[in-house]
Amino acid sequence: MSYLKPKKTSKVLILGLAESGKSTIIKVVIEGEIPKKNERYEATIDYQRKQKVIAGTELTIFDLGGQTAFLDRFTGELSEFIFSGVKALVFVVDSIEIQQISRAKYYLDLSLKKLEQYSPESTVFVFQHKTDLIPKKLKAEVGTTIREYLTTGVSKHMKFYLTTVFSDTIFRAMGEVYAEASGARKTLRPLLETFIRHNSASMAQIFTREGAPLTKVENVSNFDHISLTEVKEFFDAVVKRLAASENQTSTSMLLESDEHVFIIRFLDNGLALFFGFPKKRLRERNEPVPSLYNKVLAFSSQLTSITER
Ligand SMILES: Nc1nc2c(ncn2[C@@H]2O[C@H](COP(=O)(O)OP(=O)(O)OP(=O)(O)O)[C@@H](O)[C@H]2O)c(=O)[nH]1
Ligand SMILES: [Mg+2]
Repeated sequence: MSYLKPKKTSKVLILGLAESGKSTIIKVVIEGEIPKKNERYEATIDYQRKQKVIAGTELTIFDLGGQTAFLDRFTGELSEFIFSGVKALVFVVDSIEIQQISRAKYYLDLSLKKLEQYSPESTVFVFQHKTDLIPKKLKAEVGTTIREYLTTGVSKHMKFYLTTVFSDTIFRAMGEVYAEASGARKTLRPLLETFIRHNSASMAQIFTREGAPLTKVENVSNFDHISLTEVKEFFDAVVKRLAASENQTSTSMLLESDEHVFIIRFLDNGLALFFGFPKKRLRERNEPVPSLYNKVLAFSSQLTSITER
């Protein structure tokens, strides 16, 4: 029952120097905006809070303004308020502003210290962002250099991601943050695994509506012929089509290729399911498509009720 307020809550911080791309990431991944090249930069004043419900957990995402005066306040007089009860910290660093890297490191170290003090159980993610601006040949090297620099003297484990809003990398990385902060992977993955085993699906993924994957593709299923980028393209196309239709709250779509039957199901709790079934296997099992479709619908109701508990 979606009118019930979710009980579980979780706090996520997004922090980093001014203009590193924090608010843009939120616009693209949380609000579903299409990223534009040469978008004008508008500084975040103080901080902004965004709510996002993932699998029954309400995430409060703090987009913290990155100008020096703000960063000094967040890590200084406001540090207890900002850093208490944090489940995940996302530190965003601009990959090409190399002359700023030591300032970024200064605030990263300070934030880690405050986290250690107020939220020692939290998980730290570092997004090495705007990788679209690094020449292709240099990407790996620049990535490693920044990573090594930022890890120097840090004992806490940090998860690093190379990201840009112009590819699915940002959706993957935020998917990891969502999964960690909401606990969704633990609840959703076993269900998904059982379902694909019983129904011979060869592809399966749970996404947020904007396209951030909550379950790990590699371990859940075998994506031999289709990459996450392709799934994402397909997914976006479906979202566009659905946006044009009347009923956007809980809907689904079935598509067939020569080899596969694809089903996408949008749930009214903000998640979307994606499945691919090889036709060959369906024929072997004597499984007609309408029956398969009904099973997906039944599975999605099960998933909805579980994530709203
Ligand atoms: N090339 C490129 N530009 C990006 C990317 N992400 C964000 N930008 C641009 O970077 C600039 C800064 O974006 P914001 O997201 O407003 O920066 P911010 O980190 O929120 O800045 P503060 O609010 O001052 O802390 C904007 O012009 C964005 O369009 C990216 O992945 N690649
Ligand atoms: Mg901002």
